[in-house]
Amino acid sequence: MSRVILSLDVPMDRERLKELSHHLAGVKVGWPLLLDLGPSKVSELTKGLGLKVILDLKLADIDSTMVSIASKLKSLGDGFIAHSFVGIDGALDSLRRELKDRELYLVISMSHPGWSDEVYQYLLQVTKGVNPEGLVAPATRHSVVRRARADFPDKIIISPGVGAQGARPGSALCAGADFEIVGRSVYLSHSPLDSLLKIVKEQEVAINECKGGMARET
Ligand code: BMP
Repeated sequence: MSRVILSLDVPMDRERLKELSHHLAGVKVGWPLLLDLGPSKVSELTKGLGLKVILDLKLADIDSTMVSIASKLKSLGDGFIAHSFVGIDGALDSLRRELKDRELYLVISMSHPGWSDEVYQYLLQVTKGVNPEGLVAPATRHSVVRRARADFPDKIIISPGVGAQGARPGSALCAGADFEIVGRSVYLSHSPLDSLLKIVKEQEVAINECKGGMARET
């Protein structure tokens, strides 16, 4: 089973996506693609390929606003990403109810250099209270992925930052992530399929090397 989620931040030909889909676990679709194509074309592109579709709206607002957005776009995704920092009461409690038949992923830490994990303890508390299906934790900081895995042994951890942001394929898996999110290093490549296959191979090598580490069975 593939451990790669393609971050589809640009439009892609459906035939090309179909070709990639055999080596993917899912696609992550966010504002860039939604704004480029609009919801119905996003649906035409991503549905029916056997891929999990994670809608990365990074919801971060009061309850009624997040529920309004999520209800309008619900049919597009199997999973939805929201920020945990908005808290539970009057925010994530209602979103959790709205998305009860979908996977909810909460951001517990981010991959860019300016993020501060000083807020980790607070985000951990919120995330435990919401009890989402999954978490987003950065491939660029393995110690955080390891910490998140230890704090959430049973949650799905998806990890951005592999490739263009510098993390090595497989390194977040070895720290305890279930899937690595890869965008530009595949979709900007002159041969996306070759680049994806290379990443998959590197993941396999890394997982073999770190056996006995945090990498989980899928
Ligand atoms: P790329 O592999 O091109 O760097 O893309 C990473 C994707 O993951 C982008 O869609 C980005 O918005 C997202 N992402 C991230 O890079 N860091 C985070 O902490 C959370 C994200 O969702």
